[in-house]
Amino acid sequence: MRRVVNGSLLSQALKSCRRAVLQGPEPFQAHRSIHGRGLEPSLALARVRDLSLSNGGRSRGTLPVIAAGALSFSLSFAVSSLSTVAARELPPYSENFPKELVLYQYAACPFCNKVKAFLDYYDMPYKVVEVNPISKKEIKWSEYKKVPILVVDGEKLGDSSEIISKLYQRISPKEDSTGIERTEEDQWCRWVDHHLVHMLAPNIYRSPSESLESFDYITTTGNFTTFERWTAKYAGAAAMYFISKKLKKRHNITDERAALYDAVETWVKGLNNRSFMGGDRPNLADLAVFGVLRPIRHLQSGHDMLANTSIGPWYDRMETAVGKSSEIRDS
Ligand SMILES: N[C@@H](CCC(=O)N[C@@H](CS)C(=O)NCC(=O)O)C(=O)O
Repeated sequence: MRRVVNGSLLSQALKSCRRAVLQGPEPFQAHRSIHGRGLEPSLALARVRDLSLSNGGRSRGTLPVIAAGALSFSLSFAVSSLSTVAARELPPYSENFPKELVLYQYAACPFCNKVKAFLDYYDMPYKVVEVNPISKKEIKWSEYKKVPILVVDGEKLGDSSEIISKLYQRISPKEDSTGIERTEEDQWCRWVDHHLVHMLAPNIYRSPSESLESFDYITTTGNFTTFERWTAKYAGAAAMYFISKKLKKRHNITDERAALYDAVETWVKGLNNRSFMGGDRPNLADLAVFGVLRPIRHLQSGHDMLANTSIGPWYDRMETAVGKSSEIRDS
C-alpha cells in the first residue's frame, strides 16, 4: 500500500509508459528475441509492469493488450502533466540504454550484486550466466578471470565499479547533481569497495555452517550437473571458511560481526537523516551499498545485521526503489 501512498506505483507505470511512448517496443523486442520468443509490437508496447498491489513490487508480467493499451494511453497523457513527479522519482530514461546485456556472475558475489542493483534500478534487462566457482568454465573465453563480467552489446567489461561507471556515463543525461554531491557519492562508492565489501567474507563464511549456508545457492542456481553442484557447495564452503580467516587477519578484523555492524552504522550515519544518500532517490553510492548487502540479507549474517543495526528502514526503502530483478529468465 505504501507504493500507492508515496506515488511509487504510479511512477512505475509512468516509467514503463514513458519508455513505450518515447521509444517504442525495440528494447523489449530485443531482449525477448534472445530467447526466440518474439514479441508482437502491440504486445511490446503493452508490456507494462504488473500493477498488482499484492506483490508490492516491480513484477514484469504482461497485461492484456487492450487493458495495457488503454492504460498506456491514459498514462502517457499523465506523463506530460506529472512529468516533474516522474522526473524526480524515476531513474531517467536514456536512448543509449544497451540492447543486450549478459552478466557472468556468482550469485552470492557482492561485486556482481552491485552491478545487478544498478541494472535492476535502471530497469535494464539482462541475462545471467552463473559461473562455476571451481572450474570457471563459463568464462574460459575471457582473459579477465574474475566476476562480474558484463557483455554490453558484444563489448566485454570487467570490474564492478568500471562496469557501473561506464554504463552510467552512457545512460545518464548531463549531470544534474552538484560537484559536492558527486564527491560525496564517489567517496562512498570507494568506501564500499575498500571497506564495506571486506566485511562480508569473514561474516558469511564465519563458521562451517554459515559457509555452507552461503554456498547453498549453488544447489539450485546455474546450469551445472549434480556432481558440480555438490562439489562446488562443499569444496567451496570449506575453502572459503579457511580463506575468510586469512581475510579477517588481512583486514585487521577481530570480531567480524562487530566490524560489520560498525560499517553499517557508519553508512547510516553518512545518510544524515536523508531517505537516500542521493536525497529523494538513490544515487550510485546507495546502489553500491545495497548491492553489496543484498546477497547476505537472507543469510544468518544478514538477519543479525538487521537485528543489531539501524539500517533496516533505509534497506526497505532501497528494496522498494530498486524493485524486482530485471533478469531475463528462461521460462
Ligand atoms: N574489483 C573487482 C573484484 C571482483 C572479484 O574479486 N570477484 C571475485 C568474486 S566475489 C572473483 O571473481 N574472485 C576470483 C575467483 O573467484 O577466482 C570488482 O569490483 O568487480
